[in-house]
Amino acid sequence: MLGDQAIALGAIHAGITGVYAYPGTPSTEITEYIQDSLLAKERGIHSQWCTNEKTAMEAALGVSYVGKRALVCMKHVGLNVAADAFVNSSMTGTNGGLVVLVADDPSMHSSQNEQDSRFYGKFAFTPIFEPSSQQEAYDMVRYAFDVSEKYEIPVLMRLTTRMAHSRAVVETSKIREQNEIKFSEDKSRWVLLPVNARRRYNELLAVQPELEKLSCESPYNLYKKGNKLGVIACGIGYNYLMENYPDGCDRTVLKISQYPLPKELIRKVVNECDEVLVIEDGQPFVEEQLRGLLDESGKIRGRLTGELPRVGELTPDNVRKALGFTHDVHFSTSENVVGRPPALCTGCGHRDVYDALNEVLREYENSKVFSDIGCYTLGALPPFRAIDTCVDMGASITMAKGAADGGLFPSVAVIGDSTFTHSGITGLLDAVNSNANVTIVISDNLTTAMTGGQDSAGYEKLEDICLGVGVEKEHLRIVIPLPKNMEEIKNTIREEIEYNGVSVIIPRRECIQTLKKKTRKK
Ligand SMILES: Cc1ncc(C[n+]2csc(CCOP(=O)(O)OP(=O)(O)O)c2C)c(N)n1
Repeated sequence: MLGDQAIALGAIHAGITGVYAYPGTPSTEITEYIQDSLLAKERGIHSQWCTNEKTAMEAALGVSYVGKRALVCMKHVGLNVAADAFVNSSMTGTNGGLVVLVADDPSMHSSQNEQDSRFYGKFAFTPIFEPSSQQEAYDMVRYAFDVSEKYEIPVLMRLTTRMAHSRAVVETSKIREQNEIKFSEDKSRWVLLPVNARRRYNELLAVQPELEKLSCESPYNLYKKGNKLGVIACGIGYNYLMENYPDGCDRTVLKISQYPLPKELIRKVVNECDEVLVIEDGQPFVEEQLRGLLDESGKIRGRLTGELPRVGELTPDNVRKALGFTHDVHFSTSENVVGRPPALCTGCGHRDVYDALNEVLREYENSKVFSDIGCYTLGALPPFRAIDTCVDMGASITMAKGAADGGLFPSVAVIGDSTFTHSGITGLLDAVNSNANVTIVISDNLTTAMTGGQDSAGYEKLEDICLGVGVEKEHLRIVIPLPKNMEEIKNTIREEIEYNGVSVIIPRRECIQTLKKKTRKK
Protein backbone atom coordinates (compact mmCIF):
# COMPACT_ATOMS: atom_id res chain seq x y z
CA MET A 1 0.00 0.00 0.00
CA LEU A 2 0.93 3.64 -0.36
CA GLY A 3 1.59 5.27 3.00
CA ASP A 4 -1.59 7.28 2.39
CA GLN A 5 -3.59 4.10 1.76
CA ALA A 6 -2.15 2.45 4.86
CA ILE A 7 -3.39 5.41 6.90
CA ALA A 8 -6.82 5.19 5.26
CA LEU A 9 -7.23 1.47 5.87
CA GLY A 10 -5.84 1.83 9.38
CA ALA A 11 -8.45 4.48 10.09
CA ILE A 12 -11.34 2.41 8.68
CA HIS A 13 -10.19 -0.59 10.74
CA ALA A 14 -9.74 1.60 13.83
CA GLY A 15 -13.44 2.45 13.72
CA ILE A 16 -13.77 5.93 12.28
CA THR A 17 -17.18 7.38 11.63
CA GLY A 18 -15.93 9.91 9.10
CA VAL A 19 -12.99 11.33 7.18
CA TYR A 20 -13.05 15.09 6.59
CA ALA A 21 -10.64 16.61 4.11
CA TYR A 22 -9.86 19.08 1.39
CA PRO A 23 -7.56 17.71 -1.35
CA GLY A 24 -3.89 18.59 -1.27
CA THR A 25 -0.80 16.73 -2.42
CA PRO A 26 0.52 14.50 -0.84
CA SER A 27 -2.52 13.77 1.35
CA THR A 28 -5.30 13.37 -1.25
CA GLU A 29 -5.11 9.58 -1.66
CA ILE A 30 -6.16 8.97 1.95
CA THR A 31 -9.67 10.29 1.42
CA GLU A 32 -9.90 8.88 -2.09
CA TYR A 33 -9.10 5.42 -0.71
CA ILE A 34 -11.87 5.70 1.87
CA GLN A 35 -14.30 7.01 -0.77
CA ASP A 36 -13.61 3.93 -2.92
CA SER A 37 -13.61 1.40 -0.08
CA LEU A 38 -16.54 -1.03 -0.01
CA LEU A 39 -15.95 -1.65 3.68
CA ALA A 40 -16.20 2.09 4.36
CA LYS A 41 -19.44 2.17 2.39
CA GLU A 42 -20.84 -0.80 4.31
CA ARG A 43 -19.97 0.90 7.57
CA GLY A 44 -21.56 4.19 6.49
CA ILE A 45 -18.33 6.14 6.91
CA HIS A 46 -18.70 9.77 5.84
CA SER A 47 -16.11 10.66 3.20
CA GLN A 48 -17.38 13.56 1.10
CA TRP A 49 -14.87 16.32 0.35
CA CYS A 50 -15.14 19.47 2.47
CA THR A 51 -15.05 23.04 1.19
CA ASN A 52 -11.73 23.79 2.87
CA GLU A 53 -9.47 22.53 5.64
CA LYS A 54 -11.09 24.64 8.34
CA THR A 55 -14.57 23.28 7.61
CA ALA A 56 -13.03 19.79 7.59
CA MET A 57 -11.33 20.30 10.95
CA GLU A 58 -14.48 21.67 12.54
CA ALA A 59 -16.73 18.92 11.18
CA ALA A 60 -14.29 16.34 12.55
CA LEU A 61 -14.38 18.09 15.92
CA GLY A 62 -18.18 17.83 15.78
CA VAL A 63 -17.93 14.07 15.24
CA SER A 64 -15.59 13.88 18.22
CA TYR A 65 -18.03 15.96 20.27
CA VAL A 66 -20.67 13.24 19.92
CA GLY A 67 -18.18 10.61 21.02
CA LYS A 68 -17.24 9.11 17.65
CA ARG A 69 -13.90 8.87 15.87
CA ALA A 70 -12.93 11.20 13.04
CA LEU A 71 -9.93 11.50 10.78
CA VAL A 72 -9.18 14.87 9.21
CA CYS A 73 -6.66 15.11 6.36
CA MET A 74 -4.86 17.94 4.64
CA LYS A 75 -1.56 19.02 3.21
CA HIS A 76 0.78 21.12 5.34
CA VAL A 77 -0.37 24.54 4.08
CA GLY A 78 -3.91 23.38 4.71
CA LEU A 79 -3.12 23.39 8.40
CA ASN A 80 -2.57 27.16 8.13
CA VAL A 81 -6.19 27.41 6.98
CA ALA A 82 -7.42 25.04 9.71
CA ALA A 83 -5.10 26.47 12.36
CA ASP A 84 -7.71 28.42 14.31
CA ALA A 85 -9.87 25.33 14.72
CA PHE A 86 -6.89 23.02 15.31
CA VAL A 87 -5.21 25.07 18.02
CA ASN A 88 -8.51 25.65 19.78
CA SER A 89 -9.44 21.98 19.56
CA SER A 90 -6.59 21.19 21.90
CA MET A 91 -8.20 23.65 24.32
CA THR A 92 -11.65 22.04 24.14
CA GLY A 93 -10.12 18.60 24.04
CA THR A 94 -11.92 15.71 22.39
CA ASN A 95 -14.56 13.18 23.26
CA GLY A 96 -14.34 10.57 20.49
CA GLY A 97 -10.84 10.07 19.05
CA LEU A 98 -9.64 12.79 16.68
CA VAL A 99 -6.59 12.33 14.44
CA VAL A 100 -5.42 15.28 12.38
CA LEU A 101 -3.37 13.91 9.52
CA VAL A 102 -1.09 16.43 7.86
CA ALA A 103 1.16 15.58 4.92
CA ASP A 104 4.21 17.82 4.61
CA ASP A 105 6.02 18.40 1.34
CA PRO A 106 9.74 19.06 1.90
CA SER A 107 11.47 20.01 -1.37
CA MET A 108 8.14 21.58 -2.38
CA HIS A 109 7.28 19.05 -5.10
CA SER A 110 3.81 20.61 -5.32
CA SER A 111 3.64 23.33 -2.68
CA GLN A 112 4.50 26.98 -2.04
CA ASN A 113 6.61 26.29 1.05
CA GLU A 114 8.13 23.44 3.07
CA GLN A 115 6.78 24.25 6.53
CA ASP A 116 7.06 21.48 9.10
CA SER A 117 3.76 20.64 10.82
CA ARG A 118 5.48 19.38 13.95
CA PHE A 119 5.79 23.04 14.98
CA TYR A 120 1.98 23.24 14.94
CA GLY A 121 1.69 20.16 17.14
CA LYS A 122 4.12 21.63 19.66
CA PHE A 123 2.38 25.00 19.44
CA ALA A 124 -1.01 23.42 20.21
CA PHE A 125 0.46 21.02 22.85
CA THR A 126 -0.85 17.93 21.08
CA PRO A 127 0.96 14.61 20.78
CA ILE A 128 2.54 14.11 17.35
CA PHE A 129 3.02 10.82 15.50
CA GLU A 130 5.42 10.37 12.62
CA PRO A 131 5.52 6.89 11.05
CA SER A 132 8.74 5.53 9.58
CA SER A 133 7.13 2.83 7.41
CA GLN A 134 3.81 1.94 5.81
CA GLN A 135 3.24 -0.77 8.42
CA GLU A 136 3.81 1.72 11.17
CA ALA A 137 1.45 4.17 9.45
CA TYR A 138 -1.29 1.54 9.48
CA ASP A 139 -0.71 0.48 13.10
CA MET A 140 -0.13 3.95 14.42
CA VAL A 141 -3.51 5.33 13.36
CA ARG A 142 -5.26 3.02 15.80
CA TYR A 143 -2.73 3.79 18.51
CA ALA A 144 -3.18 7.53 17.82
CA PHE A 145 -6.97 7.21 18.19
CA ASP A 146 -6.45 5.38 21.49
CA VAL A 147 -4.14 8.12 22.80
CA SER A 148 -6.64 10.74 21.67
CA GLU A 149 -9.48 8.99 23.52
CA LYS A 150 -7.49 8.22 26.65
CA TYR A 151 -6.14 11.76 27.09
CA GLU A 152 -9.13 13.49 25.47
CA ILE A 153 -6.87 15.46 23.19
CA PRO A 154 -6.60 15.75 19.39
CA VAL A 155 -3.43 14.20 17.99
CA LEU A 156 -1.43 15.28 14.99
CA MET A 157 -0.08 12.68 12.62
CA ARG A 158 2.55 13.85 10.20
CA LEU A 159 3.69 12.29 6.94
CA THR A 160 6.15 13.60 4.41
CA THR A 161 5.89 13.15 0.65
CA ARG A 162 7.94 9.95 0.37
CA MET A 163 6.13 8.33 3.27
CA ALA A 164 2.78 9.20 1.72
CA HIS A 165 3.68 8.17 -1.82
CA SER A 166 5.92 5.11 -1.51
CA ARG A 167 4.68 1.55 -1.18
CA ALA A 168 5.29 -1.44 1.06
CA VAL A 169 3.44 -4.53 2.18
CA VAL A 170 1.12 -3.93 5.12
CA GLU A 171 -0.32 -6.55 7.46
CA THR A 172 -3.70 -5.64 8.80
CA SER A 173 -5.23 -6.24 12.22
CA LYS A 174 -8.74 -6.68 13.60
CA ILE A 175 -11.56 -4.39 12.49
CA ARG A 176 -12.99 -2.39 15.33
CA GLU A 177 -16.54 -1.12 15.72
CA GLN A 178 -17.39 2.57 15.63
CA ASN A 179 -18.13 4.27 18.93
CA GLU A 180 -21.67 4.71 20.19
CA ILE A 181 -22.91 8.26 20.56
CA LYS A 182 -22.01 9.76 23.97
CA PHE A 183 -21.38 13.24 25.36
CA SER A 184 -18.70 14.73 27.62
CA GLU A 185 -19.63 15.06 31.25
CA ASP A 186 -17.76 18.35 31.44
CA LYS A 187 -19.88 20.56 29.19
CA SER A 188 -18.12 23.80 29.96
CA ARG A 189 -14.84 22.81 28.31
CA TRP A 190 -16.50 23.03 24.91
CA VAL A 191 -17.39 26.68 25.48
CA LEU A 192 -14.11 28.56 25.24
CA LEU A 193 -15.18 31.64 27.15
CA PRO A 194 -12.11 33.09 28.87
CA VAL A 195 -13.22 31.70 32.22
CA ASN A 196 -13.34 28.16 30.82
CA ALA A 197 -10.38 28.58 28.48
CA ARG A 198 -8.07 29.60 31.35
CA ARG A 199 -8.96 26.44 33.23
CA ARG A 200 -8.55 24.31 30.09
CA TYR A 201 -5.15 25.82 29.32
CA ASN A 202 -3.89 24.84 32.76
CA GLU A 203 -5.26 21.33 32.27
CA LEU A 204 -3.59 21.11 28.87
CA LEU A 205 -0.26 22.12 30.36
CA ALA A 206 -0.71 19.79 33.33
CA VAL A 207 -1.07 16.72 31.11
CA GLN A 208 2.18 17.43 29.21
CA PRO A 209 4.53 15.52 31.56
CA GLU A 210 2.29 12.48 31.20
CA LEU A 211 2.37 12.79 27.40
CA GLU A 212 6.15 13.05 27.53
CA LYS A 213 6.33 9.91 29.67
CA LEU A 214 4.10 8.20 27.11
CA SER A 215 6.61 9.17 24.41
CA CYS A 216 9.49 7.70 26.44
CA GLU A 217 7.60 4.42 26.78
CA SER A 218 6.11 4.42 23.28
CA PRO A 219 6.51 1.28 21.17
CA TYR A 220 7.32 3.64 18.31
CA ASN A 221 10.28 5.35 19.97
CA LEU A 222 13.15 2.87 20.00
CA TYR A 223 16.49 3.18 21.74
CA LYS A 224 19.33 0.85 20.76
CA LYS A 225 22.76 1.12 22.28
CA GLY A 226 25.75 0.98 19.93
CA ASN A 227 29.02 2.84 19.51
CA LYS A 228 29.86 6.43 20.47
CA LEU A 229 28.47 7.83 17.22
CA GLY A 230 24.84 8.50 18.01
CA VAL A 231 21.92 9.04 15.65
CA ILE A 232 18.48 10.45 16.39
CA ALA A 233 16.31 9.53 13.42
CA CYS A 234 12.75 10.81 13.11
CA GLY A 235 9.93 9.33 11.02
CA ILE A 236 11.08 8.36 7.55
CA GLY A 237 14.60 9.46 8.52
CA TYR A 238 14.83 6.16 10.43
CA ASN A 239 13.92 4.30 7.26
CA TYR A 240 16.73 6.04 5.35
CA LEU A 241 19.19 5.39 8.18
CA MET A 242 18.49 1.66 8.20
CA GLU A 243 18.61 1.50 4.41
CA ASN A 244 22.25 2.50 4.73
CA TYR A 245 22.94 -0.38 7.15
CA PRO A 246 21.51 -3.49 5.48
CA ASP A 247 23.43 -5.72 7.94
CA GLY A 248 22.41 -3.77 11.06
CA CYS A 249 23.54 -0.41 12.42
CA ASP A 250 26.49 -0.30 14.82
CA ARG A 251 25.70 3.22 16.03
CA THR A 252 23.67 4.16 19.09
CA VAL A 253 20.25 4.94 17.64
CA LEU A 254 17.17 6.68 18.97
CA LYS A 255 14.22 6.42 16.62
CA ILE A 256 11.57 9.07 17.26
CA SER A 257 8.06 8.59 15.95
CA GLN A 258 6.10 10.03 18.84
CA TYR A 259 6.27 13.48 20.45
CA PRO A 260 6.43 15.47 22.76
CA LEU A 261 10.14 14.75 22.59
CA PRO A 262 11.11 11.81 24.80
CA LYS A 263 13.61 13.90 26.79
CA GLU A 264 14.86 11.07 28.96
CA LEU A 265 15.82 8.95 25.95
CA ILE A 266 17.43 11.94 24.27
CA ARG A 267 19.53 12.66 27.36
CA LYS A 268 20.68 9.04 27.32
CA VAL A 269 21.90 9.21 23.71
CA VAL A 270 23.59 12.58 24.17
CA ASN A 271 25.34 11.45 27.37
CA GLU A 272 26.53 8.18 25.90
CA CYS A 273 27.79 9.47 22.56
CA ASP A 274 30.58 11.79 21.45
CA GLU A 275 28.52 13.05 18.57
CA VAL A 276 24.83 12.88 17.71
CA LEU A 277 23.54 13.23 14.16
CA VAL A 278 19.89 14.30 13.93
CA ILE A 279 18.13 12.99 10.82
CA GLU A 280 14.70 14.51 10.24
CA ASP A 281 12.69 15.16 7.08
CA GLY A 282 11.58 18.77 7.06
CA GLN A 283 12.87 21.61 9.20
CA PRO A 284 15.42 21.13 12.03
CA PHE A 285 12.63 20.82 14.60
CA VAL A 286 14.41 18.38 16.90
CA GLU A 287 17.94 19.57 16.18
CA GLU A 288 17.14 23.16 17.08
CA GLN A 289 15.59 22.11 20.39
CA LEU A 290 18.63 20.00 21.24
CA ARG A 291 21.15 22.67 20.38
CA GLY A 292 19.20 25.39 22.17
CA LEU A 293 20.50 28.93 21.99
CA LEU A 294 23.84 28.34 23.65
CA ASP A 295 25.06 24.94 22.52
CA GLU A 296 28.59 25.45 21.26
CA SER A 297 29.77 21.91 21.99
CA GLY A 298 29.49 20.86 18.38
CA LYS A 299 28.16 17.53 19.54
CA ILE A 300 24.75 17.85 17.89
CA ARG A 301 25.04 17.62 14.12
CA GLY A 302 22.49 17.80 11.33
CA ARG A 303 20.87 20.32 9.06
CA LEU A 304 22.11 23.29 11.06
CA THR A 305 25.75 22.22 10.86
CA GLY A 306 25.77 21.29 7.19
CA GLU A 307 26.00 17.48 7.53
CA LEU A 308 22.55 17.39 5.98
CA PRO A 309 21.23 20.02 3.53
CA ARG A 310 19.49 22.93 5.28
CA VAL A 311 16.55 22.80 2.84
CA GLY A 312 14.78 20.11 0.87
CA GLU A 313 13.78 16.58 1.65
CA LEU A 314 15.91 13.83 3.10
CA THR A 315 17.06 11.12 0.72
CA PRO A 316 18.86 7.85 1.44
CA ASP A 317 21.80 9.44 -0.43
CA ASN A 318 22.12 12.63 1.61
CA VAL A 319 21.65 10.58 4.79
CA ARG A 320 24.44 8.27 3.57
CA LYS A 321 26.77 11.22 3.09
CA ALA A 322 25.91 12.58 6.56
CA LEU A 323 26.72 9.19 8.07
CA GLY A 324 30.21 9.53 6.65
CA PHE A 325 30.17 6.75 4.07
CA THR A 326 32.78 7.58 1.52
CA HIS A 327 32.08 4.97 -1.15
CA ASP A 328 29.14 5.95 -3.28
CA VAL A 329 26.00 3.88 -3.55
CA HIS A 330 23.34 5.90 -5.27
CA PHE A 331 19.83 5.04 -4.17
CA SER A 332 18.38 7.91 -6.14
CA THR A 333 17.59 7.71 -9.83
CA SER A 334 16.40 11.29 -10.15
CA GLU A 335 19.60 12.46 -11.83
CA ASN A 336 18.83 10.11 -14.75
CA VAL A 337 15.42 11.64 -15.32
CA VAL A 338 15.12 14.65 -17.60
CA GLY A 339 13.25 17.57 -16.02
CA ARG A 340 9.74 18.07 -17.36
CA PRO A 341 8.37 21.55 -16.66
CA PRO A 342 4.61 21.43 -16.03
CA ALA A 343 2.26 22.84 -18.65
CA LEU A 344 -1.47 23.34 -19.12
CA CYS A 345 -2.95 20.42 -21.08
CA THR A 346 -3.62 20.84 -24.76
CA GLY A 347 -7.27 21.77 -25.05
CA CYS A 348 -7.57 23.12 -21.48
CA GLY A 349 -10.05 25.99 -21.09
CA HIS A 350 -7.61 27.97 -18.92
CA ARG A 351 -5.48 28.39 -22.08
CA ASP A 352 -8.28 30.21 -23.88
CA VAL A 353 -8.89 32.40 -20.83
CA TYR A 354 -5.25 33.49 -20.76
CA ASP A 355 -5.07 34.01 -24.54
CA ALA A 356 -8.03 36.39 -24.32
CA LEU A 357 -6.84 38.11 -21.16
CA ASN A 358 -3.33 38.67 -22.53
CA GLU A 359 -4.67 40.25 -25.69
CA VAL A 360 -7.00 42.63 -23.85
CA LEU A 361 -4.49 43.62 -21.17
CA ARG A 362 -1.94 44.58 -23.82
CA GLU A 363 -4.23 47.57 -24.43
CA TYR A 364 -3.49 48.90 -20.91
CA GLU A 365 -0.21 50.24 -19.61
CA ASN A 366 -0.34 49.17 -15.96
CA SER A 367 -2.51 46.08 -15.73
CA LYS A 368 -1.71 43.37 -13.19
CA VAL A 369 -3.22 39.91 -12.79
CA PHE A 370 -3.46 38.49 -9.28
CA SER A 371 -3.85 34.77 -9.51
CA ASP A 372 -4.27 31.84 -7.23
CA ILE A 373 -3.48 28.17 -6.74
CA GLY A 374 -4.59 25.53 -9.20
CA CYS A 375 -3.81 24.34 -12.73
CA TYR A 376 -4.29 27.93 -13.91
CA THR A 377 -1.19 28.96 -11.92
CA LEU A 378 0.72 27.50 -14.86
CA GLY A 379 -0.37 30.65 -16.68
CA ALA A 380 2.73 32.17 -15.04
CA LEU A 381 4.96 30.14 -17.38
CA PRO A 382 5.62 30.58 -21.10
CA PRO A 383 3.94 30.84 -23.50
CA PHE A 384 1.36 32.76 -21.42
CA ARG A 385 3.25 34.69 -18.74
CA ALA A 386 -0.22 35.92 -17.88
CA ILE A 387 -0.18 36.25 -14.10
CA ASP A 388 1.77 38.36 -11.64
CA THR A 389 1.08 36.70 -8.27
CA CYS A 390 0.26 33.38 -6.59
CA VAL A 391 0.60 33.37 -2.81
CA ASP A 392 -1.97 31.26 -0.99
CA MET A 393 -5.43 29.90 -1.71
CA GLY A 394 -7.87 32.78 -2.02
CA ALA A 395 -5.26 35.56 -2.22
CA SER A 396 -6.13 36.54 -5.81
CA ILE A 397 -9.35 38.44 -5.16
CA THR A 398 -8.17 40.05 -1.94
CA MET A 399 -4.82 41.15 -3.39
CA ALA A 400 -6.56 42.54 -6.48
CA LYS A 401 -8.88 44.48 -4.18
CA GLY A 402 -5.96 45.84 -2.15
CA ALA A 403 -4.06 46.80 -5.30
CA ALA A 404 -7.17 48.57 -6.65
CA ASP A 405 -7.47 50.38 -3.30
CA GLY A 406 -3.86 51.42 -3.91
CA GLY A 407 -4.72 52.91 -7.30
CA LEU A 408 -3.98 50.08 -9.74
CA PHE A 409 -6.08 49.92 -12.90
CA PRO A 410 -6.95 47.47 -14.31
CA SER A 411 -6.75 45.16 -11.32
CA VAL A 412 -7.67 41.64 -12.37
CA ALA A 413 -8.02 38.43 -10.33
CA VAL A 414 -7.97 34.90 -11.75
CA ILE A 415 -9.17 32.10 -9.48
CA GLY A 416 -10.38 28.52 -10.02
CA ASP A 417 -13.83 27.25 -9.02
CA SER A 418 -12.58 25.09 -6.15
CA THR A 419 -10.25 27.77 -4.85
CA PHE A 420 -13.09 30.29 -5.04
CA THR A 421 -15.29 28.26 -2.70
CA HIS A 422 -12.27 27.27 -0.55
CA SER A 423 -11.43 30.84 0.37
CA GLY A 424 -12.36 33.28 -2.37
CA ILE A 425 -15.96 33.99 -1.34
CA THR A 426 -15.07 36.12 1.69
CA GLY A 427 -12.63 38.14 -0.43
CA LEU A 428 -15.39 38.74 -2.97
CA LEU A 429 -17.62 40.01 -0.15
CA ASP A 430 -14.88 42.46 0.88
CA ALA A 431 -14.61 43.67 -2.72
CA VAL A 432 -18.40 44.09 -3.00
CA ASN A 433 -18.68 45.85 0.35
CA SER A 434 -16.14 48.48 -0.64
CA ASN A 435 -17.24 48.54 -4.29
CA ALA A 436 -13.64 47.89 -5.36
CA ASN A 437 -12.77 48.45 -8.99
CA VAL A 438 -11.77 44.87 -9.78
CA THR A 439 -12.42 42.36 -12.53
CA ILE A 440 -12.58 38.82 -11.21
CA VAL A 441 -12.28 35.80 -13.49
CA ILE A 442 -13.48 32.53 -11.95
CA SER A 443 -12.07 30.02 -14.40
CA ASP A 444 -14.55 27.18 -13.91
CA ASN A 445 -13.51 23.74 -15.17
CA LEU A 446 -16.17 22.12 -12.94
CA THR A 447 -13.62 20.22 -10.87
CA THR A 448 -10.60 20.44 -8.59
CA ALA A 449 -8.22 19.57 -11.39
CA MET A 450 -4.81 20.25 -9.91
CA THR A 451 -5.12 17.51 -7.32
CA GLY A 452 -6.61 14.93 -9.67
CA GLY A 453 -10.21 15.91 -10.35
CA GLN A 454 -12.08 15.81 -7.05
CA ASP A 455 -15.62 17.21 -6.77
CA SER A 456 -15.75 20.98 -6.59
CA ALA A 457 -17.88 22.36 -3.76
CA GLY A 458 -19.38 25.15 -5.85
CA TYR A 459 -20.52 22.90 -8.70
CA GLU A 460 -23.53 24.56 -10.38
CA LYS A 461 -23.68 27.13 -7.58
CA LEU A 462 -21.17 29.80 -8.56
CA GLU A 463 -23.64 32.28 -10.09
CA ASP A 464 -25.95 32.04 -7.08
CA ILE A 465 -23.03 32.48 -4.70
CA CYS A 466 -21.78 35.59 -6.53
CA LEU A 467 -25.26 37.12 -6.68
CA GLY A 468 -25.86 36.25 -3.03
CA VAL A 469 -22.63 37.97 -2.04
CA GLY A 470 -23.82 41.07 -3.87
CA VAL A 471 -22.31 41.07 -7.36
CA GLU A 472 -24.64 42.96 -9.72
CA LYS A 473 -26.45 40.73 -12.19
CA GLU A 474 -25.32 42.79 -15.24
CA HIS A 475 -21.71 42.37 -14.16
CA LEU A 476 -21.80 38.64 -13.70
CA ARG A 477 -20.90 37.26 -17.13
CA ILE A 478 -20.60 33.68 -18.34
CA VAL A 479 -18.50 32.71 -21.37
CA ILE A 480 -17.36 29.44 -22.93
CA PRO A 481 -13.58 29.38 -23.25
CA LEU A 482 -13.03 28.01 -26.75
CA PRO A 483 -10.88 29.51 -29.52
CA LYS A 484 -13.98 30.06 -31.69
CA ASN A 485 -15.42 32.36 -28.98
CA MET A 486 -12.27 34.47 -28.64
CA GLU A 487 -13.80 37.76 -29.84
CA GLU A 488 -16.78 37.42 -27.50
CA ILE A 489 -14.54 36.61 -24.52
CA LYS A 490 -12.25 39.55 -25.24
CA ASN A 491 -15.19 41.93 -25.56
CA THR A 492 -16.63 40.68 -22.28
CA ILE A 493 -13.31 41.22 -20.51
CA ARG A 494 -12.96 44.70 -22.03
CA GLU A 495 -16.45 45.76 -21.01
CA GLU A 496 -16.04 44.52 -17.44
CA ILE A 497 -12.64 46.14 -17.00
CA GLU A 498 -14.21 49.41 -18.08
CA TYR A 499 -16.98 49.03 -15.50
CA ASN A 500 -16.00 50.90 -12.34
CA GLY A 501 -16.90 48.34 -9.67
CA VAL A 502 -16.88 44.60 -9.02
CA SER A 503 -17.31 42.39 -12.08
CA VAL A 504 -17.19 38.63 -12.19
CA ILE A 505 -16.58 36.73 -15.42
CA ILE A 506 -17.02 32.96 -15.34
CA PRO A 507 -15.44 31.15 -18.29
CA ARG A 508 -16.91 27.65 -17.95
CA ARG A 509 -15.80 24.51 -19.76
CA GLU A 510 -15.17 21.08 -18.27
CA CYS A 511 -11.59 20.02 -17.55
CA ILE A 512 -10.51 17.83 -20.45
CA GLN A 513 -8.96 15.28 -18.07
CA THR A 514 -12.16 14.67 -16.10
CA LEU A 515 -14.09 14.65 -19.38
CA LYS A 516 -11.75 11.93 -20.70
CA LYS A 517 -12.14 9.94 -17.49
CA LYS A 518 -15.93 10.13 -17.67
CA THR A 519 -15.96 9.08 -21.33
CA ARG A 520 -13.69 6.13 -20.53
CA LYS A 521 -15.96 5.08 -17.65
CA LYS A 522 -19.03 5.21 -19.89
C1 LIG B 1 -4.39 25.56 1.66
C2 LIG B 1 -4.22 24.66 0.49
N1 LIG B 1 -5.02 23.58 0.38
C3 LIG B 1 -4.89 22.75 -0.67
C4 LIG B 1 -3.95 22.98 -1.63
C5 LIG B 1 -3.80 22.02 -2.79
N2 LIG B 1 -4.40 22.55 -4.00
C6 LIG B 1 -3.70 23.28 -4.86
S1 LIG B 1 -4.64 23.90 -6.05
C7 LIG B 1 -6.02 23.17 -5.49
C8 LIG B 1 -7.38 23.31 -6.11
C9 LIG B 1 -7.42 23.80 -7.43
O1 LIG B 1 -8.72 23.70 -7.93
P1 LIG B 1 -9.36 24.87 -8.76
O2 LIG B 1 -9.25 26.15 -8.03
O3 LIG B 1 -10.74 24.47 -9.16
O4 LIG B 1 -8.40 24.97 -10.02
P2 LIG B 1 -8.04 23.86 -11.14
O5 LIG B 1 -6.84 23.13 -10.68
O6 LIG B 1 -9.25 22.99 -11.30
O7 LIG B 1 -7.75 24.63 -12.36
C10 LIG B 1 -5.72 22.47 -4.36
C11 LIG B 1 -6.71 21.68 -3.64
C12 LIG B 1 -3.13 24.13 -1.46
N3 LIG B 1 -2.16 24.43 -2.33
N4 LIG B 1 -3.29 24.94 -0.41
